[in-house]
Amino acid sequence: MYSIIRTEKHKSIASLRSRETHTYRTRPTANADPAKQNLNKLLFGRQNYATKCAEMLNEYRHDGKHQRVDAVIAIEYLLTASPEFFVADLYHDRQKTLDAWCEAQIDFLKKKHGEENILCAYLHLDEKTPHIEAYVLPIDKKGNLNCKSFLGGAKLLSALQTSYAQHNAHFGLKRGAIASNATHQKVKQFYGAINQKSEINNVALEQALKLDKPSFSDKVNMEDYLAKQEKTLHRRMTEMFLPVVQKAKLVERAERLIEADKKREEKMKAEKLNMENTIRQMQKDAEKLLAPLKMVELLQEENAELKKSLSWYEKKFSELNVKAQQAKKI
Ligand SMILES: [Mn+2]
Repeated sequence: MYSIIRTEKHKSIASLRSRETHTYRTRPTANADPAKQNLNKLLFGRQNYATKCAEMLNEYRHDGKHQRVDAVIAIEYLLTASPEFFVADLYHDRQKTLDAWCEAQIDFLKKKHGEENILCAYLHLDEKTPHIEAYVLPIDKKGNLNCKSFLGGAKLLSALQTSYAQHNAHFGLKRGAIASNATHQKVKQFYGAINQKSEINNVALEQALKLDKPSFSDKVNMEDYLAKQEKTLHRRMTEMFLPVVQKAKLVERAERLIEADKKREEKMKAEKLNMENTIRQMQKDAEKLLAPLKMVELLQEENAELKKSLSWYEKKFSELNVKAQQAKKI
């Protein structure tokens, strides 16, 4: 079983924001199981790491530090291990192993970058193998933004693999092969590589590029022969690459669909907001319309009060009248 660490550099807040859509599944994630999404959790730092990064960079510049235009502003770590490490067996309780492992990973990040520079560490349990996605501000010991001091060059990357494996050695995890990081490719590139491998290999390519043997008449008419051969080669190459191009187009289309879906969602959100505003305005208008009605109600109530006291006076008056009449009689 191996410990696995991969890194990615981010040069903009926008790129971090786009990662947040993966971290929090606000964008459909093909290899994630929605039923397990509630198991994902924040282990350290702040959920909205893009905003936190922007805030920290603001402070950094406010302190009079210089931030280069193309500076790497955040390092993304993918921390995981061979899948079988996370499976329970006779000697290991899965939850205990996972908890201990998570704690150790946060410890690794703290030691490497300093607690204050960890933007976010988030555990994903809804993909195939448990893993932590962590984002850190690459601040070196002198307090400068300096990604190179962490990831600059093959030597440092190799040392990172080694120190990470050492940190996790007590879990029985070994250092992964050096090539494992190099072969790590994005999903799209990976599928591209598979497609190409299955359909175009060197043998097939060589075969396709072979010229037909010129006949006697061809040798006489070399120009015609070459023109014909060129056409044949062109046809063969087209046939060979067409499926690959089509698959690439399919991938592209799928990505565009996801993008369109995202836009539609944003549009719906905007429309919802718009409707909420309209409803609020309508409520306000209705209140304004109702105000005079309330006034009438109030006046009617007052009127009733007045009528009551009026009838009281009338009664008193008639009583007095009766008394006056009686007095007259006496
Ligand atoms: Mn993930």
